[in-house]
Amino acid sequence: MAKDPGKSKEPKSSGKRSVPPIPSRTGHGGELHQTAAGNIHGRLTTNQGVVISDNQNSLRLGERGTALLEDFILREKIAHFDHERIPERIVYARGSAAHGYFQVYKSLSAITRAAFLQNPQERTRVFVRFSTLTGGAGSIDTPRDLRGFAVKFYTSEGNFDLVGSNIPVFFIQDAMKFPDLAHALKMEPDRGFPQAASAHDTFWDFVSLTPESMHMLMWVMSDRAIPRSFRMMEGFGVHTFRLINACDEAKFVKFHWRPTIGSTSLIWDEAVKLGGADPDFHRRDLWEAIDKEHYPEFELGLQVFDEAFAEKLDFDILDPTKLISEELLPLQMVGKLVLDRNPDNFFAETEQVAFHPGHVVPGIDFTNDPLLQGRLCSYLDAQLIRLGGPNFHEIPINRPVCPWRNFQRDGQMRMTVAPGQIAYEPNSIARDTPRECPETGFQSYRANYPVESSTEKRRSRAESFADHYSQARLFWTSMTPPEQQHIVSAFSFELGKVARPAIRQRMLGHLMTIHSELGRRVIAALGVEEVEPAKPAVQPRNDKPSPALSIVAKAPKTIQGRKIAILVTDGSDAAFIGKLKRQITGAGAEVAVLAPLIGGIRTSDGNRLAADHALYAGPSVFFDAVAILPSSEGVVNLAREAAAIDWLRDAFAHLKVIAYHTDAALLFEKAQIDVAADEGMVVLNGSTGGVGTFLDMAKQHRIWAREPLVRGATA
Ligand code: HDD
Repeated sequence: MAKDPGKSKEPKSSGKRSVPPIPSRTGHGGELHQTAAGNIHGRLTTNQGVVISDNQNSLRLGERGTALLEDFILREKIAHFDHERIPERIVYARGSAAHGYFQVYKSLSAITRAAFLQNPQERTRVFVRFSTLTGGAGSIDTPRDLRGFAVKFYTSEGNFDLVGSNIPVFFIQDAMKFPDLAHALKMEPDRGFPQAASAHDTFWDFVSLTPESMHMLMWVMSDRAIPRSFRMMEGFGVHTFRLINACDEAKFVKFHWRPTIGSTSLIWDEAVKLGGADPDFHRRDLWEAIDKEHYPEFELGLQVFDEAFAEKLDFDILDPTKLISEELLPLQMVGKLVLDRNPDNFFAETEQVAFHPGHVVPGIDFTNDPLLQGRLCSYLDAQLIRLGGPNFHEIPINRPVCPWRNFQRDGQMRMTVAPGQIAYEPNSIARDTPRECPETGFQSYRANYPVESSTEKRRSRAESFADHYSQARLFWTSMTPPEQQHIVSAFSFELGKVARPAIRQRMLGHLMTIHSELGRRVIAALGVEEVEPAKPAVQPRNDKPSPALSIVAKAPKTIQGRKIAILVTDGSDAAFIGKLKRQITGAGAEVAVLAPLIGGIRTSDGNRLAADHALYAGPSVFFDAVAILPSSEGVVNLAREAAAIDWLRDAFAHLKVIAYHTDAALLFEKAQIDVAADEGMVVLNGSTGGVGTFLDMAKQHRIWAREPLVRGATA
């Protein structure tokens, strides 16, 4: 008889119950509450708990005969597999998540009664899902797109979801436009492409007809839309919310997340190459950082203000296309979010987590922002279709950690067993059933803002929402020259992909109105006809630039959390590699050894050194800075390899700091790169330079002065 492949041995039973039954109020059925007991016993079972004797072969008539319908084990297994996928999120489908905790620095009782913001000794569990807006669940991590930044706080008073993004404003002012925006942005419905890309006619047609999107367009055409890592991007709650304290006093608030290792972005060419070299670049980066216990951290910053402050602004605080600049209202840093645990199961947690801006707790409330108001009705509905019914709150990742009890009953996939005769309130029959709590329960804030003088029903947009260009202009004038150059390049790339000239020209009219310099530079980069500026309803102001909007201007000098590659060959100096590795990790960065082959190299002392990546599978786009340390023999082969030449050329073109041993000279020659091109080229074994200088330079991340030499407006 043929040997059965992969047939596993039956585990020995300890004879003990591994899972104690949970006591049931009804006195029976406690075992219904067990979870994943099969895993714990170590025996493979069906979903009904029947132990499976053979998981390799289906039941059939004779050795080579037909399969039998009575094989309930096969049928259950395949049917379950057939149902494994649920509808992906219509937007923000591709996501990666992590568990962690949040802790306030000091009590915020003066501004909010939310329990999780009172006690600096207390940690509140969180689950955070980062995502891209546009692409499907199987798309890439590095398209030009905004990133979702959704945080679920499991507080003692219920779950609070802060469902934000890495951009502080949005495309539209009213939820009525959201389906149109999403349809225009996602793949075109007849052809099913482009995937995860805004560079196509329907998107630019829609936004060019929707001037309120101009400010957001500046952000998505900036480097903010190609973050280097989820660990290195800011987050925003976008809308104005309210905080309410125990005395029922309310303040307005804007929520901000700030990564403690600073925010930084990719260069567009890196993002494009990463799409092919590692479509999971951000997902992997987040997973590996947590796995290596380099826990991502974000500080929570608040902009707190009152109605008098709101009234003095040149825009409406209910308008989600506007931000309050930090120069006008600085952030108060109030607490820290730490992501310290990867999910156990992608589907069970990252896919099934259900966020909803309507999940608030006492002490936090909404405003009349019309986009937020529309979101409040959308998310619950989205979970009903996505997770198959009204009991999605019972899925472990969505369950509150505080007790919850009400008379909602039944429905698809009800998990809890609600005992007793009473499923209504008020009732006089059972004393221990839940009752409403006027004193401690959630109270919507009593006052409206602004106080409406009319109760007439209408479909209209307030005059105070009409200025669509001032903050777009502010964004442009607040950028450093390289950031401005990248915005010009992004518009040129995207509008260059637009097939209908009329759409392109209409969009260029808007750019001229945002700022004539921006418009002219994009027009020049596209080589098209000059256009008339669009006619705005409100003439844009010339606000004082806000350096806080620029990530280059405020970039901290650090290599914390960054990745540095060392390229080596057989014969590379063992002592030198060791020293470099120690100093890099000592400075808080990660190090990866790259060798011509994954089998590693034999160093100068005859020992083997393992490689983290083979050169051809570890392009320099994976790293933030690079060191090139071949032996004088090894460099000869390296200089013949296109992969090695591209590796160096890319590192140079992506403005990375490059350290080298003088034995690498031949590779530089072949790549046509001057070893002394700029201060970002550091010799490791010379009288100047050295490892200290390399690490110091690497803190700058990019050598911006190099950029004009390697890239024009359209690259
Ligand atoms: Fe939304 C998901 C963020 C406007 C309707 N949204 C979703 C997610 C994020 C955001 C991060 C993914 C949550 C997760 O990881 O599961 N959405 C935003 C931001 C907005 C915004 C920052 C503007 C400020 N969204 C918005 C509007 C509507 C929606 C105006 C509809 C009127 N959003 C949804 C949704 C999603 C969603 C369809 C898709 C899947 C889901 O909810 O669970 O309901």
